[in-house]
Amino acid sequence: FSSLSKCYIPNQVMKGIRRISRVSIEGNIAVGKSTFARLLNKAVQNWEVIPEPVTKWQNVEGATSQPVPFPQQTASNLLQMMYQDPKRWSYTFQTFSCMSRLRTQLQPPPSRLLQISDAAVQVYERSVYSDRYIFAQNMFELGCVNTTEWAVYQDWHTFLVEQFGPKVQLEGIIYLRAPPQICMKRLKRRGRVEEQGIQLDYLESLHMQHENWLLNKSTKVHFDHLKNLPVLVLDAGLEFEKDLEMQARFLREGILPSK
Ligand code: DGT
Repeated sequence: FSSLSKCYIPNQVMKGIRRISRVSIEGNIAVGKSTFARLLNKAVQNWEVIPEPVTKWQNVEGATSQPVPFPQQTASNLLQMMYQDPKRWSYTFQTFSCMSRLRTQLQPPPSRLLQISDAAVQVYERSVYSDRYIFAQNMFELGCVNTTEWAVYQDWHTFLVEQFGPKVQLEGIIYLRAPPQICMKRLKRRGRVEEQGIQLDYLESLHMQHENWLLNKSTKVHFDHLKNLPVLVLDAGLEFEKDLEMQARFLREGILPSK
């Protein structure tokens, strides 16, 4: 990760304007992104983690300030709808998840970060890029997003990312890598209701998408800045949630000075 941190330095000062670097944490479902993010938030004060907006997907009307249409209806849980009927809801899910990720990536940095003199870093749990190159692509390959939907998705995704340009570019990716079987165990352990029907082969296909994009570099990416992006791979197959020594090792391997 030291090579990644080096590339922050030239970006810190651009014509006297302070620039915050942006990094995303990527990895399979239930691999431990949120746990790792909490660890980062606690351990390094110049890194600010912005969590993935899962709760918005579980309550669409709440997230969009739209009233629930009929008083007797409950709010739409798009995450649940997508898992229950992926052919019907995957495209809708990807439009909403991508919009919420875009909003997250466009948020201005908190003033706390601007006051820190060291290299400051804003960290996202996933990104508009994994939305496309992991999930949307996977749903297309599984036949849950049809050819027309995939073409429409790619068209607006490319347009939006190009329009926002440097505002949504990343300087690096942290890939939490673990065997799908381990993610499956963690998924069962945490027991999120919507995910109870997930099968191992779904996690295996998502694992392959991560490998192809971040390790083998065999995914055809549309955006030039993604092609040479530094990727830090951490072995998240190890149980790091309660192991303080392991946590310290993770931080030593990758991350900047401790608090
Ligand atoms: P973590 O902290 O590594 O345990 O991560 P999770 O599992 O809490 O969070 P994450 O990002 O894997 O996603 C939450 C749920 O939303 C999970 O069931 C996977 C699903 N999900 C996230 N992003 C997408 C997406 O773009 N498309 C689809 N179809 N599902 C997604």
